[in-house]
Amino acid sequence: MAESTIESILEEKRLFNPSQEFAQQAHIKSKQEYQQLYEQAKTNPEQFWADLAEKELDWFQKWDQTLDWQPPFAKWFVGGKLNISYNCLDRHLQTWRKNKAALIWEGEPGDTRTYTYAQLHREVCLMANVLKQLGVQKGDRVAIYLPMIPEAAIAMLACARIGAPHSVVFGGFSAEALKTRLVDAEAKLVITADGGFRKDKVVSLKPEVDKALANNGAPSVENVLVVQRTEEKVQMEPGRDHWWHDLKAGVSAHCPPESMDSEDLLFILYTSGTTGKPKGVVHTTGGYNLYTHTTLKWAFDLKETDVYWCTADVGWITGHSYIVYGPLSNGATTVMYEGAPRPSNPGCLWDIVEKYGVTIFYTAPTAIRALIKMGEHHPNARDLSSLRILGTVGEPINPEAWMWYHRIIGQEKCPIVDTWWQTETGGFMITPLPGAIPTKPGSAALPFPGILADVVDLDGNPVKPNEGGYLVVKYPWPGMMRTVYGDPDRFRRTYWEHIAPKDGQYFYFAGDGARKDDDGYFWIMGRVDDVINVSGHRLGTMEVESALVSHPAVAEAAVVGRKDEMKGEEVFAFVTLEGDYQGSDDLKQELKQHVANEIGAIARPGDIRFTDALPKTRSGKIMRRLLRNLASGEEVAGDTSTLEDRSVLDKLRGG
Ligand code: 6R9
Repeated sequence: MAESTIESILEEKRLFNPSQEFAQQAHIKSKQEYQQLYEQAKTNPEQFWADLAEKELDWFQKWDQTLDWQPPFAKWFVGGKLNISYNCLDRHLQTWRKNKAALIWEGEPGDTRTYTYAQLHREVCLMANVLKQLGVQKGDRVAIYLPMIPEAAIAMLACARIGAPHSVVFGGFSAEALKTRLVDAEAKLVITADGGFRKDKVVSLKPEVDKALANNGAPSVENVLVVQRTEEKVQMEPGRDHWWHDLKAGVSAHCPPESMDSEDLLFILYTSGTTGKPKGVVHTTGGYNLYTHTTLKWAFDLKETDVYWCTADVGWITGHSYIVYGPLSNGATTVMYEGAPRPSNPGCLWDIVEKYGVTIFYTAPTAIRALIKMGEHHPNARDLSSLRILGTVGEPINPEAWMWYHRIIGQEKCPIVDTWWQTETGGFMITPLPGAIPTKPGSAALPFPGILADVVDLDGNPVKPNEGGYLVVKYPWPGMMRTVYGDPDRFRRTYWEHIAPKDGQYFYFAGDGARKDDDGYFWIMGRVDDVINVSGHRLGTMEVESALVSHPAVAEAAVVGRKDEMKGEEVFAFVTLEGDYQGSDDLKQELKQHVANEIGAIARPGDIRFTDALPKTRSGKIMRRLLRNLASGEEVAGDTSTLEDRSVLDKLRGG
């Protein structure tokens, strides 16, 4: 299955119209209706979002000003008061949804739990009270480092309930990566578990927390709350570590939601950038609540009777917006799975679809490619007839994978929503609306109403149809990130200065190249910066390079992405060694493991090449473009005249 180039994707002419039957029942029923909404939102974005905020959310106090835009800093629903946990839980208890399944969870070993809205509310209140008992107050940051168990959602909602911003750290990250995030966020408490089950293995988490906190590694952390999952033996440090099940037994299940300002910090989520340490992306309460709520409702045509399942991990933005907040705010039933397809159970996803009658299924291209490889006899052996919509996110989907998803999983009847968005954008930005917008395999289609997306050149001028350029957004939207935690200047530099503002027009740019076709459909071309997309997860080349040079054998390292059939991209590292070290297969293995220890398994290089020197410009910049060509075995293309020492390139070619 060859990866398609953008050229071949652009030749993709197939068009899939929503069936009449589907369109008739959808929230947004036709292209005309979409266009009307889009125009309406474009003409008066504030009014558009204010109307939705009024209609879709419950507010303790109405806002005075819909948008305060002091570029690049936006505030939405200024003066408004609400609590997202109230919108996700309490308000449903006043309706028949009280006893509706809010969260259906399946553990990898096959154990299951279902929480109704009333039960989930109770658990959240209990955890909120435990957090308070441990001294967490409004404004204190709480880190969440958990496997995919219901307590992950409960913890997020409990933090939101008491106004303590959470920072979820993906359970696959190492102690080192956890420590960096704890320190940057100055987290007061960590919620973790003994471990979790993933691909037939026990993944230990508490020992990683212990390592991160050892030698006063994260001095702000006062307490650790531990959920029992695997029942493996863990060290509990008296006074610091507490079992959730112990403390839960001693608190009240009554916990009124804090009244939060619309612009109060809801969470920080770290994501990789081109330089330095990961950025703490800041999201606030009101705008994020409205944006995730509305985008999910329209793009997945969410209905009361849907059983909605997003296979992401809560450690990523997709899990935040579209496993927890978006679905629960809508009063939907959201499914959560601890495990993943694995050799011992390649059909597990389809078992879950059949068992719970999943109607909406949302996953990533990398997962689809892995499922293709496992064979279509697995889905074919299950009843997937409950499915009505499929979604994809994380990286451009190659048309071959799209078609397989359409034919084998969607039985040619389910619209595919290819959602382009980012940690920074909070929710979907470019996506088909399934009842209204015909889809083209490989294209994320059209911008969501209220999103002024465009493809421009470096001067901010729109490029011609079918020409490549930078994907930008030209007006603020409620779900946008507000700043980089503790570093507003970095926020400005990273996202708003790549394309310089002109005539009062600001351009949000977060690193993707794209083209628009003659119908105005967007075709995302992937990152144009030094971010590698491994299985839909962002890794900064700098992070991996820093991890490599922290090994005593490594003098210098340069990391690039190389196309990979399954993962989209994989990490390829060029390494020069310190004095006495010799490159060997053993050392390669050791360095790969070292990176996995420093960051996490997703960052483990697929390959490492030892070299005497790295190709650099005269000003000392590593020429990654050349390395990318070399890594993928391509001819070195483009200008090499700025190369300091041409012999370096010749040697690299030879070896
Ligand atoms: C939600 C999420 C964001 C980056 C983004 C882009 C890539 C995401 C995509 C897509 C093509 C899609 N990306 N969705 N590329 N088509 N439908 O993935 O957030 O982890 O921050 O990654 O992922 O490159 O810039 P995040």
